[in-house]
Amino acid sequence: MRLVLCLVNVILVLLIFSLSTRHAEGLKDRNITIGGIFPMSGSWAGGQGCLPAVQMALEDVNLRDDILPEYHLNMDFDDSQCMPGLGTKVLYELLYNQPKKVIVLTGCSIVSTFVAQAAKMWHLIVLAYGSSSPALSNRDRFPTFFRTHPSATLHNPTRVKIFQLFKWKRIATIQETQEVFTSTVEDLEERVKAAGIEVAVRQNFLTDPTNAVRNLKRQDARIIVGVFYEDMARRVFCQAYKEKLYGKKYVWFIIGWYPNNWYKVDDPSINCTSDQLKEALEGHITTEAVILHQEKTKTDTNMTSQQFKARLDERLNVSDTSQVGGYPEAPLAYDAVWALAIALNKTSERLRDRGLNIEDFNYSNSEITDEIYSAMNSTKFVGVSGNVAFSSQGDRIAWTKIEQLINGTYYTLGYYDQNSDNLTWLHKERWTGGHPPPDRTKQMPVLRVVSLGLFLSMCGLSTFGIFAGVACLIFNIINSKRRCIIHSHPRMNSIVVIGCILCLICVFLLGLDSRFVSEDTYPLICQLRAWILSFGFSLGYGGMFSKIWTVHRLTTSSRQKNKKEVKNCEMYIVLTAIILIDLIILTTWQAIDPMYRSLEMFDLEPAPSTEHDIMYKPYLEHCDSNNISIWLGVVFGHKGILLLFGIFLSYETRSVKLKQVNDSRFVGMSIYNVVVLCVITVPIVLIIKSQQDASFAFVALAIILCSFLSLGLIFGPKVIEILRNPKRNQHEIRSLTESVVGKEEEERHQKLLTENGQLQAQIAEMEEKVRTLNRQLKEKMQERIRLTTSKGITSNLTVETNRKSSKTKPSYSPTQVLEMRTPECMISSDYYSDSGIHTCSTVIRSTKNSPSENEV
Ligand code: ABU
Repeated sequence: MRLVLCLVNVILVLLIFSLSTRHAEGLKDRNITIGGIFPMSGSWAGGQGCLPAVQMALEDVNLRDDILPEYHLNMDFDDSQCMPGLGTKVLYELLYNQPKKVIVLTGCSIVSTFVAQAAKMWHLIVLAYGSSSPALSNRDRFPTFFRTHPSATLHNPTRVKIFQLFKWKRIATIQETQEVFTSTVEDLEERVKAAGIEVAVRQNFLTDPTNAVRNLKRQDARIIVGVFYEDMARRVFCQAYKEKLYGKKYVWFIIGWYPNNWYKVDDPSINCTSDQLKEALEGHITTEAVILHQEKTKTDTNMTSQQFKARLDERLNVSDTSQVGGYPEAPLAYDAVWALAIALNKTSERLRDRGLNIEDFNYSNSEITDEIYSAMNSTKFVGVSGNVAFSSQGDRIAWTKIEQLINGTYYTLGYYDQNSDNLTWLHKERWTGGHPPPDRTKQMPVLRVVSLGLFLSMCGLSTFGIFAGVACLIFNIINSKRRCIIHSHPRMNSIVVIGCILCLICVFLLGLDSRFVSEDTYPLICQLRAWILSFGFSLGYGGMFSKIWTVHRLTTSSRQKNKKEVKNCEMYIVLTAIILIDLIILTTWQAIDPMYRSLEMFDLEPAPSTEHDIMYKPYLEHCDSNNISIWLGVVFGHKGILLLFGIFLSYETRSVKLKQVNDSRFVGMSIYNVVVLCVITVPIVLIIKSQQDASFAFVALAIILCSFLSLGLIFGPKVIEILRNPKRNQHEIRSLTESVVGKEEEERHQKLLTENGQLQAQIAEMEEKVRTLNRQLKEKMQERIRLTTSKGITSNLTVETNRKSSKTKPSYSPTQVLEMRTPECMISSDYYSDSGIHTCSTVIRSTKNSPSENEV
């Protein structure tokens, strides 16, 4: 009996249900048509999974008598192939073919962007189930656009959270050049910047990622965020495999909404096998919005998300749903239909109050569109994809899921809720190298220092020079009573020695770096270098300069001021002036712009062992100040003028031999050396200052050479002289100076001998002429005497022909032996011999131009 009653009850319930369903269907006698654009192939073939979900939702909504009770919801749709051109064509066909479409469903961002931008012209609401582009969140550009698909920007806070979790501070991005990805990367850049993370490398590509991937490798990208569609992802990872941009040193972050086996798809556009792609993809991390209701309870759609999946799987009827494009987004598509149905239901009620119907909708009137828009804005329900609601930008807010590919399978690593900033981390991550890779090649700073051998050898030479200087000082004091020392201005020489010693001490300071002194002490070393080298130079070179200046003054004053003495104190005034200028420059420098330690960084160098992914980052210490070039200009300008003037004075006084400054010629030579070495060293060191060994060697050798040569030239001859003549004071000055002037004297002597020979030859020639003339005169005289005698005229002419041989000394004083007067000239010849040297003097006197006289 009970059984019969139960059976009757069941039959009654079934009867009532069937009657109510039939009643509802029976009332849905008016039609509302929506448009559908589905990408069944292309970059994102989301239509494959989303179209069945939409159809399922339409059926479910049409079965409900509480949603659009009078209306049957229909859909006209077509395939866009995820191509904007084709998508726009599909939109126009939907618009220009009856019946009117009150809402258009769309997927694939690049299609939705065009559709949503055009739809506003037809006052048409666009609802996207599969468009993630952040650009679509622009209400000015897309005023009638809504989406159940979360914006791709949803992934960015999750990514930033993971970067922070693993302390990555430097990332790289690579994107396909599409607005959807460009706007995603722009948003990511803003977020990572706010989190103090640097986007070190940015790469994009249109269709061929070869160069972009190569650049990532070249620029040492380690943590790489890649945003691209699935087809481009295969190209990118094929190239990454070729460039070996994967493995323990790299972590890739890519979009998580590709089908699970996306890399196994046979793709003729790449020449990599799926195994190679799998190898390159191992360990990569994906982020995707959680788009399936997580609770096991029923949603407002009257089923749980699991029931939805089961129904969808049944409808799809495929063995591997992971191969179905848009399968993960199917809940979004299902909920999109429910959202629009609920909104239209609300709209229909509101319109009824105003005596209008949804059927009154037309593309040129925004009245009904506004109602639908406002209804969509306020739509809220729990769908199979979770809570469905639209923000003011029309976006969905959702959790994100983080997955990692481990041995070819995606494992969930955690979830992130952006609203509460809550990261649930399951600690399931695996790293190829056993630990998270660093975000860049580890850089080990390596200080470039002067090689120890070079430093020690220069220090050794300097020490020897310092001892030699001290020995010179002692020598100067011990022999201070010797004339060769007294007449060389021993005090000034001692000052020169002290200058040399200071410069040699500076060699030690020049080689000091952070190896020997702390970083805080380094600026002090810089100051010390400047002061000691500058004063050393001023004392050493200044001392020699003062001496040579004095010599020049003495020689010029002897010519012009009748040997007026230049006092010794002038020498010291010059030196004091040089040192004072130094003092002023260095004090001002230190007071206004003190020196500090600056670092010059060099390019990375591979470490000898590449095991630990380390590169050396060499750096070099320099003494610097804010206006170092100005200060160096002033210092070098001052010293340069001294050098130039010094070399001029040395040249001017090169052959001067003064008793008061007996070593002036050696000082001059020393000045030449200093000038030459400084002129060579300073510019070279300024050029090669980045090469610590070369520049140190140049400066140290220049200092050592200058010091050694100066000490040697000033003290060498004195030491030799005193060693040669330990007791003979009276000859010191002479021999000291003779050793210098001997060569010149010799040359002058040789010149005089040559001139003497020439003169003797001329004299012999003249003698011969005189003899000839005498003979001729004698003959003429005799002839005239004969003629006069014969004519009886008394001769008034006395001829004295009593001459002796030219090689014998006359017994009488020089006599005019012959005198011939003519109207034009008078020739007189005096002839005598003195001490065996024959001298002929012929005087030619012009009667007209007398008294000019030329002596040959
Ligand atoms: N989840 C699929 C998104 C596709 C797109 O934004 O184009």
